[in-house]
Amino acid sequence: MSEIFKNIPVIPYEGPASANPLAFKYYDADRVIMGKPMKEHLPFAMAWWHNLCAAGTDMFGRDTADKSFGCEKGSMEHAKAKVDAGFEFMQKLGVNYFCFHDVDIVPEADDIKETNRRLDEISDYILEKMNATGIKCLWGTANMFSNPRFMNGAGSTNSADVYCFAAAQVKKALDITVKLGGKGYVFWGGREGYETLLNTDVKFEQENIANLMKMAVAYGRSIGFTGDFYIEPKPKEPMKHQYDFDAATAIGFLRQYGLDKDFKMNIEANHATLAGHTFQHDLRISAINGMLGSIDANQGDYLLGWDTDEFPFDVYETTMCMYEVLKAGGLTGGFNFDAKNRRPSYTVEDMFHAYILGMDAFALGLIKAAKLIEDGRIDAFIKERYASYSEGIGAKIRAGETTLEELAARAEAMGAPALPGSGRQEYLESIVNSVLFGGC
Ligand code: XLS
Ligand code: NI
Ligand code: NI
Repeated sequence: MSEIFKNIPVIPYEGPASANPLAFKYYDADRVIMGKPMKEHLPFAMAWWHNLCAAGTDMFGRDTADKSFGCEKGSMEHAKAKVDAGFEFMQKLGVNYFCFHDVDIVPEADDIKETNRRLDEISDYILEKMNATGIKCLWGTANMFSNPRFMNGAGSTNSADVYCFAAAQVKKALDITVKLGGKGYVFWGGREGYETLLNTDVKFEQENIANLMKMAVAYGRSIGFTGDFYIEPKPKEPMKHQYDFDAATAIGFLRQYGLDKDFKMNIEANHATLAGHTFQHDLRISAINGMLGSIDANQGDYLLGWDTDEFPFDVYETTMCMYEVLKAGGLTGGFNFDAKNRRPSYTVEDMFHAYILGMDAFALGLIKAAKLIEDGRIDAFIKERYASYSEGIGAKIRAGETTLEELAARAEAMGAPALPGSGRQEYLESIVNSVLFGGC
């Protein structure tokens, strides 16, 4: 097999002073941060779909990038060329994982039996490459939103026949994920949502989605899948109302249907911001519920109301993300670059620059988050802020040993409480800035 990205070397770490666009400035795989090398804190993954399939087509124009890799698109030869390209790409960057949808790795045939045969063939080839390189599968998923049959959703479809096709795709995608040793299996809501209540029975649809997930858990466990299932929340796009709006909604859904032991969250930065939250918020909600599983590492644009899937460059955001991840004791999953080059960035160099940008942004975020934690002032302030609960009546409230009558009597005896202590937000924000930018 010949080299595909001929002008691109293995990307070295050269440090912050380097001006080499094909070098890492901050991602130094073996550098130890808080007792662990960066590469263990940051199990990066390549998203097959954006990196090897998408070529810039949008609503207003066709492809700008050439991702044919010298083959006719839609052929199995092309599918194999994408495997070759993907593994060379990951090796050159030191990206140790990948994520895929079924139809990213093979062209979908008219008959599902033929698609499944193709999946068997390509997964043999992927497995060979995995064994040769040590690169692993982070998670797999089924694309149950592109094919016209899924116009009304997959688990939420009004057609029982289409529901069977969704089940068949989940089954096969699980087979392939298990075959490739994937750590996780993702359900992103796709078209699981609705446009209008005039034609939709929400309760009915949600019950059907839950049943599909239950069947997936039962089947997955029966074929030896020991990893986590993930829900990837998203509030809208393509549907107006997506059922998995945000982490809190998805966690409530999982608990309602008894799926919370098998599922965790795959939090995507751009989805959280579309939901009107910060990325950090959805990470925190997941973490405090024991459900922070994996991350789709990208970035939205605050001026645009859709999933722009940009490569993450905002170090403030990556710092706050890594702050949550470190506090949660790490991820069981990893950091999947569910991100695409901007349409005019169509060259091979751009593909590498994008990953270097994203990996450096997270490495820098990790370094700074560790500094924030080691600095300790934020933690100390939060502790102090709740100090009134550490003794006396506060401790009794925390222990759940009070009644409303008792507390009301106390309030009446006091007449009026002292104001709560200052939130000191600006002071805390200045600590973050001095940790991020201090020492210039
Ligand atoms: C779309 C989602 C999708 C999932 C996988 O917005 O982010 O790419 O990650 O189906
Ligand atoms: Ni997305
Ligand atoms: Ni995603």
